[in-house]
Amino acid sequence: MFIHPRYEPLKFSPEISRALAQKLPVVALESTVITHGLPRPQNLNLAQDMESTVRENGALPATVAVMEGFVRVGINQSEMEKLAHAPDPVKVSLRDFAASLSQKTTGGTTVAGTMFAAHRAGIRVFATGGIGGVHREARFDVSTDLKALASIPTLVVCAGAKRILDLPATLEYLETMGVPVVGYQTNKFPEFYVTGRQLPVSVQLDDPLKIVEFAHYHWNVLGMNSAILVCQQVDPSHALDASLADDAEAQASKEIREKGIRGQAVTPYELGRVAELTNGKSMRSNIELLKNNASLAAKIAVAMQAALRQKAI
Ligand code: PSU
Ligand code: MN
Repeated sequence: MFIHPRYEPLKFSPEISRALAQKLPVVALESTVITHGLPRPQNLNLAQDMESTVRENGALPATVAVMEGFVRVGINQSEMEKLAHAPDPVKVSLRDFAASLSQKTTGGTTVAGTMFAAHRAGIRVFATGGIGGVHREARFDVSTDLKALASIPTLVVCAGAKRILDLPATLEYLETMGVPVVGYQTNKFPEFYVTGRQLPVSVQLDDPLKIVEFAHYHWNVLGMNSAILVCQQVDPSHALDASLADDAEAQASKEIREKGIRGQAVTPYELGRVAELTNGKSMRSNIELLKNNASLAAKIAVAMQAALRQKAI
């Protein structure tokens, strides 16, 4: 075994490296959605669309992934294709980095994994689809995403979490851990591809500048170390009917039980099966909300950099 004495696990693309040096707005993007969340070819198309959406809104996209022994922060077109077509990619959450780096496997980073990398890279803003949470049936299946939200100070833009999870328990956990749940133009916690109507967020903020100001208070003025979870609802024209989602999720959940699927395999199975059972409707809605989140994250990153440049925060 030989580890280079100056081995640094993070490897930046030239563009992201320059952007960070010049303090340009950057948005981190996760890659479990590419490796495990969507089928081919939608996964590659979506990854490219999310990157374009970030650019159209004035920021630079840094897709995070693990490849060839490095945590890549920003990947180029051919690397993106390699990731989307990887035959047996791993799902990299916090405990999986060491295995993936030392064994040089190709992996998609989860919300927790991407938060870790983004924070280490000095990127504050991150966009994803939905976060993991507390599962309903397996009492100890609590996503590492929640642990990461409790302890890694990044701003995560999402559409809440799926209804198949125990959403009240997920929100209780976030409250216990001091994680603000910000509703962007909503006072209800979004339920991924369904418009959330049940559970309250901790604060509603309606424009990116207000969110930047909030982040400044949370991290800089008060010195908090938790993440800020910014949630927006799926666009109503792409939302899934709640009963359709519930039926499909109940069926997927039954199969998960019967087949004895556990741990990291639960979420990918559930997403894939619900997509089949809804004839692709859930997947289209998933894709739309991901792009929408990339757009909001870029606007927040732009507002944050402008405030920093003006020394307003
Ligand atoms: N929830 C979704 N879509 C996803 C995921 C969660 O609606 O793609 C992915 C994210 O990458 C998230 C991970 O971080 O699954 C959570 O997996 P687990 O529950 O095994 O921690
Ligand atoms: Mn889990």
